[in-house]
Amino acid sequence: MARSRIAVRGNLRSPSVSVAHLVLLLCVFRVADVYAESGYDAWLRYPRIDGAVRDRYASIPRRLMLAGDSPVLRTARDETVRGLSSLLGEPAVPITSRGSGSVIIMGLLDRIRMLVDDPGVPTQLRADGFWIGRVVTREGPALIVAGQNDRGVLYGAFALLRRIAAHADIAQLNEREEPAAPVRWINHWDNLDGTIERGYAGRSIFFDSGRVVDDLTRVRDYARLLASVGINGLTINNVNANAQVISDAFLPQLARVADTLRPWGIALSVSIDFSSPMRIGGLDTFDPLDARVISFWKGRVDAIYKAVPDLGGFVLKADSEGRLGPSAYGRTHADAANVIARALAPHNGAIFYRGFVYDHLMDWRNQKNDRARAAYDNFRKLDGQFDANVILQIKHGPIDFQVREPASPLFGALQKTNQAIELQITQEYLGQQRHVCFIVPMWKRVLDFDMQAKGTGTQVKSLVSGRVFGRRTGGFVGVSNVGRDTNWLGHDLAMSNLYGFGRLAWNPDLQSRQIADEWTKLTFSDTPQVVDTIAGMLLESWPTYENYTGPLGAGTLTDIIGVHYGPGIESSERNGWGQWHRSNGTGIGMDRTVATGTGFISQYSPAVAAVYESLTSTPDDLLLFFHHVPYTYKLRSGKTVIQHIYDSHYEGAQNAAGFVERWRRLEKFIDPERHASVLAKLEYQAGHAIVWRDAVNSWFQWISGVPDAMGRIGRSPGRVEAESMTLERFSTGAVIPWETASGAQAAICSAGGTCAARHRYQGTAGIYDIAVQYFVESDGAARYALSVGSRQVESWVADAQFGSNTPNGHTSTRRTAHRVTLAPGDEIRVEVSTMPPDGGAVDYIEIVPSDR
Ligand code: GCV
Repeated sequence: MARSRIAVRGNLRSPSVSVAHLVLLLCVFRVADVYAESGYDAWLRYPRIDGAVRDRYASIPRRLMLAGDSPVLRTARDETVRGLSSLLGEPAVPITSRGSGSVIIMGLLDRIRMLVDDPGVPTQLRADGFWIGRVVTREGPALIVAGQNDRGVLYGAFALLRRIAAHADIAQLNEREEPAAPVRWINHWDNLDGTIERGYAGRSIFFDSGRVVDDLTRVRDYARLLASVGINGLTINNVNANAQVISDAFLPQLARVADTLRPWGIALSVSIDFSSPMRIGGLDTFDPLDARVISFWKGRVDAIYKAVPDLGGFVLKADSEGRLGPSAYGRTHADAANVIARALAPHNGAIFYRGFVYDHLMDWRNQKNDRARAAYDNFRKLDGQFDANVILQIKHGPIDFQVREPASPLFGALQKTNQAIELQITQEYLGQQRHVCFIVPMWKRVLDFDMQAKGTGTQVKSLVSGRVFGRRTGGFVGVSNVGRDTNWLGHDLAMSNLYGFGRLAWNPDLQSRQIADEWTKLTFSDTPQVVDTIAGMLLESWPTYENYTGPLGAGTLTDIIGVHYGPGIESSERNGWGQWHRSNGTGIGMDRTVATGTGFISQYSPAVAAVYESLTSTPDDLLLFFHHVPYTYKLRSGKTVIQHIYDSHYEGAQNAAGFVERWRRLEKFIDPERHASVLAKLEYQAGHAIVWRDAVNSWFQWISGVPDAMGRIGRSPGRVEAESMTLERFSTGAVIPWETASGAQAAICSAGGTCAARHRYQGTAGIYDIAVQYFVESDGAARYALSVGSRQVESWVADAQFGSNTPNGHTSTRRTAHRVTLAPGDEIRVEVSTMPPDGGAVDYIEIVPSDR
């Protein structure tokens, strides 16, 4: 059901409301109205609570008083006014003096303790922590939101609103929360020209044409979303950094962004280019031990802090994927990190040094080479050499955000170095926000994994927070890459990942189900059918995606050297990128054992290494990450590896199709805009899951020579290859890689104009769904039409952007016409009208009895 619009009621004119706050409230209502259900407000919609549920909140004071003053405290107050007014449908009012009656008092814990003498109020809290509770004072009852610092108060305010918006019982409010770790940062891979590396939701909200955008409204609203889940740092530019970002000309622009983030308790940070001393400093070197370079960094950092006194620090990618680094001068990563750390230290800034360092030109013929070893091999030996304000930022797995990886061994190997785990919210290898993939359960698997770094009880989440080895700082970094799409990430359901990242960074002990439920209630509604369906789908979405892409730890099996989206099984092999799965005629998987393989497993603690070294104790879902096995190797399920690959792909694609039907059933509970938008994405996903299924299965049946026990591969009922249809102006061409087209070929309308493919239906009369599998090229638009006899049953324009302009696994797309009446002898005709260079191409049609 669409969210009800908020009525501005008569009592808003109460004399206790100042003109300024009347304006604020009207703005709040207007903003809520304009963006209603576009996805813009994400989980901060604050829809009005009606009926019996509203009675639960009758005791919430409507008057709000700040104990203290600062930009962040004012944000906390204004957000609470906004949220309560909207949720409860009547204005909450800021007041400056207590008076009698019930009141919400918000402020620093120390201040609150001076005002309120109640044993329930805690005596201390950790940084950024808060306490929310009820007390009774001489003047009347009070609801207290107390923070250890200003940010803590803001987080307490959001926590209070979250509870109310999720319709939680707050009768016995007495909640103390403290974050698991001090670092809860977001990174962006935005380029100064406004493009985003691995961004799938439009252009940058920060940059355009080489500068910071003029209108920072989106940045402010993004900061609000981030603050609501406890994020306290934001790096706005790509780790493949442009040195200009710290040039003098850029500093005033950075200051504008910092000013926008500051009221939300978020520190600005930027990614830097290690060769900056040469690029923008006029030096002929960037050797970290050269005195001129040391002085360059000091001067630059001092200048930046003049413009942005509360800058959080820098992120640095060095000696990785072609970025320059200390190796140019035979220096170590510690030399590189420390020269910048020493410039930052007087300003309390930190440098996040990325552990993602590997050789992308590795010799693939050498069976002992292994990219997974790189992070540990590069950094383990430097433990103890980094300054106290260096934080090593380590990707969660040893490769690169694949659909399933073990925890990086580096987490357990550093005792004296601060560390932060890098998690990827933008779905680079996980369907790029065209597929639903809730990543929280995957992150949980790593965060909860016990590295046994100091006996048991050393889960990754405790290591990165610094607790295990008593380090002062550390935590969580998420690469989010939101863009200018109204709903931030392009897919409404993908926002569960941004939310989930923040919630886990605050409290990694939360369960995936809890996060999925909470997000669904806040984003859609708490109607049980809605929560069960959406949370259920979210929780199944990662295993589903894994099933139809790369199961058993083999890697995502996507096109490694292209856009990392559709299937491209062989792309990982025979090149230096090192994402090898080493499939051959007899077996599959990387042998990373100590006994016969690359020795990667020795990087884990002995207890963990013992589990992975043995074929029998390695969990099946990571089997091919650690071992090379024959296709006929039997899994715990009793199935062979090859049959598991076939079956999981059929199961995954079937489950993706099920998502469409499950979502359809929510139509009456969800606003039409978001229902339609998510439905279209799920329908697309179901079609693309079939592309994945068929590509992976055909390729493995070919390479292994082992047939599917159920005989499904290459025999889809009702499928008619385009190349076997009667073609007008189409030519038949090979698709590369071959496995991404059914029968390895497509009918291609290369000359432009209108091309047609005809098929005379000879089956039984009935009602059918007719799917057209075609390729969308990114260099223009093509118009498609599907007709039966003289009836046009479907027409559409293919103009999506998949980052590729040829027929392949990225661009293969399905469009289905439902409930089409067919009789023997009917002519089915697919017509495509193109404008060169965009050539339409058709893979096949599939005619199956309709189940709608
Ligand atoms: C920003 C992967 C991505 C790159 C990314 C890199 C990194 O290789 O494909 O786009 O670069 O990781 O994390 O530095």
